[in-house]
Amino acid sequence: MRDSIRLLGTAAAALILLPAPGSARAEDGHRLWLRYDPLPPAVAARDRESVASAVGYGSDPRVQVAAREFNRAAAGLLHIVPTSRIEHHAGKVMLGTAADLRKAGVPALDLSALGPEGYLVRSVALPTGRTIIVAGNTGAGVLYGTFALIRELQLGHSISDLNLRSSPAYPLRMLDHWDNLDGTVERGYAGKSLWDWASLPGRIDPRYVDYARANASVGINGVVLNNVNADPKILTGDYLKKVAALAAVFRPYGIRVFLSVRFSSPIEIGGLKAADPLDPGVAAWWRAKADQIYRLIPDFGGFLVKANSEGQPGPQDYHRTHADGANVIADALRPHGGTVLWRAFVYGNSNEDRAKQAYDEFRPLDGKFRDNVILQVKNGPIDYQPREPFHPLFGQMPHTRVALEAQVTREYLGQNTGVAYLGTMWSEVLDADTCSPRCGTPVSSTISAVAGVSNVGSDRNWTGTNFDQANWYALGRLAWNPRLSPEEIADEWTRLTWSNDGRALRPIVSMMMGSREAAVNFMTPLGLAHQMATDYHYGPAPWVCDLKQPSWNPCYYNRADGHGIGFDRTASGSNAVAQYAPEVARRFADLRDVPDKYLLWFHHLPWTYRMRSGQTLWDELVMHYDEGVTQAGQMSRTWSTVRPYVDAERWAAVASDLSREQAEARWWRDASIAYFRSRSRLPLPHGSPKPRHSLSYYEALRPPGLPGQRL
Ligand code: BDP
Repeated sequence: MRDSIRLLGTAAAALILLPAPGSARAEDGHRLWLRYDPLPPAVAARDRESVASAVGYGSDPRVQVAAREFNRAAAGLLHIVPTSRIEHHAGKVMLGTAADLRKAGVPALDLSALGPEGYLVRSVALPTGRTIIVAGNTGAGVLYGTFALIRELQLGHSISDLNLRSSPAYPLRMLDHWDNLDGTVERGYAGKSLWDWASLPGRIDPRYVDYARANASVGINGVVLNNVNADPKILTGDYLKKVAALAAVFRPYGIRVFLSVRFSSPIEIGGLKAADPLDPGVAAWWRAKADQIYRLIPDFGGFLVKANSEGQPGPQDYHRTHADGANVIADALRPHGGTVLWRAFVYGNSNEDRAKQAYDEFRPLDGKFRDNVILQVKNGPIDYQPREPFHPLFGQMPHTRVALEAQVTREYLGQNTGVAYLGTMWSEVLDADTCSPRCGTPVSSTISAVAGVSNVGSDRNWTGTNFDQANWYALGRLAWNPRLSPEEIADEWTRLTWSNDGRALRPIVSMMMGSREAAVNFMTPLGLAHQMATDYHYGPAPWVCDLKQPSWNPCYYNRADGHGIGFDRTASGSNAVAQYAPEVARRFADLRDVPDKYLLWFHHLPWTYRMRSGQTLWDELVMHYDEGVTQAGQMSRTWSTVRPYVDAERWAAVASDLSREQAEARWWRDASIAYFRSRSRLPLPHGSPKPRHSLSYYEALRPPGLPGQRL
């Protein structure tokens, strides 16, 4: 919102307004990447020649929303406020579906290759003058094209001769909220849930609209509103009315609503005795429930289900398979066009290596799921660790649609402290070669949807830290186009969010690009995983070994003893490598080929093992921890160089995030080395400082008020 504006004059096409000098605006990050602050005067003057105001043709609400958004952006970026007189002048941006634009006099456009959500943004010569058109086969395409055009303006690109064409790689690009009905958010570090269930459906918080704008601007078209550990109440009539109200807000932004459901809902809210998927009464209950939902929400997306996982009920309670469970719900949704997203995150039902369990359960079910079921698979086989190899189910379910589930909220990556840009991590997975059915088949081409576990909450800046906005942004951009490089996305986001000035841009992007590797280095280098404190997953605890579920213990993963460290997943160990395609399995199993970054994920090796670098494994491990601490310090120093180019309020917030990360990096490094040294009994490499405290100090350390702790 503009605080104050000063009318300067009137142009033929528009009124030109500039912010009053000194007008203050709280820079609290609330505007995300949709800031729309004035471009430099020369750039704005240039762009005003080409675009002044948008007109949406046709009655599709998405087109109308797009026109409004464009005019809002133009007002800010180009110092323009449109008047109705714009209608017949050059500088008009015409938005609409091909059919509606045709009626408005635009020559026929061939949009056949664009699909339902793709867009074309092009400068065309019309009798009235040169005009930019934004076209799609549907209102959704027009909406995405409009955001693409706005982005071009924000980036300062020339728009005099535009020809942009793009279609999303996947039809479903989802944000999954783990929001509970009581307003808390599981693994949420950005305040409370955005959804104010108590005041819905009557009151529509304006933030719902801004949230939808942000999602639409990066192409997210599906939102799961509630936690996968679902409360059955979400399917009761009262809650469904609230859900319908949110769906109505999101609809004009091209977003469909989904719900997480508890498999035993037919018992808990339906009064049935069992939830056996093969029981006709249960099938009828799901059908009736689906019918009820679609009466309220005709474009309802479907259900996300976590079943027989971490204590959640599921079909196995009735000796049925995951396919039986998914199919009974899918059959209920099918007549309405709904989808079941069935999660593959299962473990604990056998004594097998946890990394193998999901594949073992789901691989035999390939081809047994209905075609409106999507199997939702986490990026790696354990649980959103700072680094994991890709999940072996990718590429190995040729007859099943598969979604990639990434975690945007940083449960295992520092939560709401520090900076960890995850675009690099997700690209690493998307680009990983599954060699299934043949080499040259990246994960990105084996999937049909991308879902990100949301990091959005009620905090003013939406995501807890300013830089976590980049992860929301990157998730959407990669789900639209997995071929975008993480650097390109970081560059784009930084320009939109912080500054187009190279003196800010270059250091920020380089800081982002190294930030996840820094976290890997100081938390879990060389393929270690899950070394975090019990339950709240913040801070180091490599010594923990007494939890009843074996795979909750950090010692399960590090297997550090007097001899060495790491998890043998080759044929001499759990043989998890064999779940990958043979070429991949060979590479991971062979010490000459396995990338260092996955070394201890797949191998248990002596402390004195000689690494490629010529150093011992012990020395190199310590070196990685040291490197992580150095990188964290470097990020703080980099940030201090951008101070003159960004606003003071957000600069200070990030500076404090980074100084906390620096301290946490040292804590991680010292505690981890103190523990591993108690196993290796080797001296620290030359020049590497001793941990500041003893191992027992770190073991006893329970700092209160850590981000993820339940107080
Ligand atoms: C784990 C989280 C837990 C989630 C679970 C899941 O610790 O809170 O419920 O994932 O994905 O990482 O279901």
